[in-house]
Amino acid sequence: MITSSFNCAMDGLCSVSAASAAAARPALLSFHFQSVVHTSPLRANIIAVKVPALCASRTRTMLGCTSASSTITTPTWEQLVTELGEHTQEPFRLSHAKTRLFGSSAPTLTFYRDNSSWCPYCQRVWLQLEEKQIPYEVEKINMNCYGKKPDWYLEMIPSGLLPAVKLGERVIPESLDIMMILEQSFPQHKSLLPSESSPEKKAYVSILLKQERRLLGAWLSCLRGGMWGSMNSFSKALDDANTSLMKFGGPYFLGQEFSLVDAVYAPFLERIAASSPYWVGVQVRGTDRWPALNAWFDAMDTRPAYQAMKSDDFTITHTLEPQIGKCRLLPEGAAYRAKIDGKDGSWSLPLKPETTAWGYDDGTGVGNAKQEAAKSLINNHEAIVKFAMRAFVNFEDSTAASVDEGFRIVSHALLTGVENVRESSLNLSKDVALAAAYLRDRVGVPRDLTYPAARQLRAHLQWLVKSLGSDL
Ligand SMILES: N[C@@H](CCC(=O)N[C@@H](CS)C(=O)NCC(=O)O)C(=O)O
Repeated sequence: MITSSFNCAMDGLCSVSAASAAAARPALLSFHFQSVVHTSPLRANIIAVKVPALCASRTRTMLGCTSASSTITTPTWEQLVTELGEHTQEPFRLSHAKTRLFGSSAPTLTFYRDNSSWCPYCQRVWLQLEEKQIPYEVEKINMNCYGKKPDWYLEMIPSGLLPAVKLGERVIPESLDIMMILEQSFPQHKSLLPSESSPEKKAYVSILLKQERRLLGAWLSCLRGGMWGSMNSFSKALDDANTSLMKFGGPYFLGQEFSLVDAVYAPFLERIAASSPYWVGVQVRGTDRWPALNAWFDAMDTRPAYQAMKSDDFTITHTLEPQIGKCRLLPEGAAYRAKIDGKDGSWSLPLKPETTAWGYDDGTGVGNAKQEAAKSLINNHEAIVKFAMRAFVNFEDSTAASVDEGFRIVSHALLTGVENVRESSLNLSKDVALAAAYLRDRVGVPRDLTYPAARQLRAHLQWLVKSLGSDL
């Protein structure tokens, strides 16, 4: 799989410099919160806009670009830190964890994975490590399109591919090899393979693993639209997966217990369920056609390890083309696209209730979703404003100051509610909407935020965009 991503050390936000990103991908002016994604024609309108100077005088203060009343009513970042108050406790985010000890004193291996949490081959190993609770440390590596990988990684893994695992002195590439070796090397941890006493299941593992490759191939050719009949082949591959899931009664591939087979299927089934409606209008999850697949998705959503690393439909669909190449946009997908992209109003406040892997959300956010989003924005505001300024080719300092103010307004609204934001403080230039939309479209799950927090942040940025009179 060809993958691309910006090098990103994200405790909230992107660390890649514009210069290195441009060097890596000169053709792409628009890139992600932490990574390049928007080759999508749907989002082409937010790329590279020349912005006129907003303030006549550079002698105004950093906040002086807006009306006098807004400088009074918009809290400073310091005030927002105070407003965060007791919410300063960082929620645990698996995608940011550097070590996972599970009660042990030291990691037993090093897991090399991509720094954007996009790589499906990394995800399957990640899920296995978490399910088995093998103590590990994480080393995040950039993908090729954002520059050369570190020399030490290329010396260790000449192909440069991810994932890899270092177990003692042994370096293991290839996800499936890694997974099998982990099963053998950690017998004291929960086995994810059937025992000798289940020969039928044992024999079925390799059949299922081959079937997963066929499903992947059918999905890719359906999305890319290469072959005549690719839609039928894809549906047939889904039929096969559905039938396989019934063999041992489900909800997992080998019956009631989660196994290595589920870890192997999870990353691609997750991508399939998000992308197939979006690009080609094939709804995979939530239809009567594939009930055993529905039951599998539901069962997976109850697993904390999977929930912590699962992505969302928007992130998946908007990071797919940089990884697999151009996909075909069929008219049958239009309604799904509108929903996933928030174009049908689904990103507007008040958010509609929804039930997801993270639980039932009445629209106000599950758990501390708003605080999580606000905290990320407040604690990383300098990097975030800098990142969002990439929406412009050229800009004045005053534009950056206005964007800074816009993001303070969003933070404040996340903490206190949009109804508590004074209308006068929304007297910002419409150009701020461009930066807000740019950021809104680049919030990634799980890399940046959990899904409930990302949903809130997108919606509050969307609220700012709308409030500024923009329909971006
Ligand atoms: N067969 C390999 C495939 C691994 C693979 O294709 N990894 C991609 C990421 S999904 C990669 O490292 N590409 C190089 C890059 O973009 O840096 C495995 O199962 O581990």
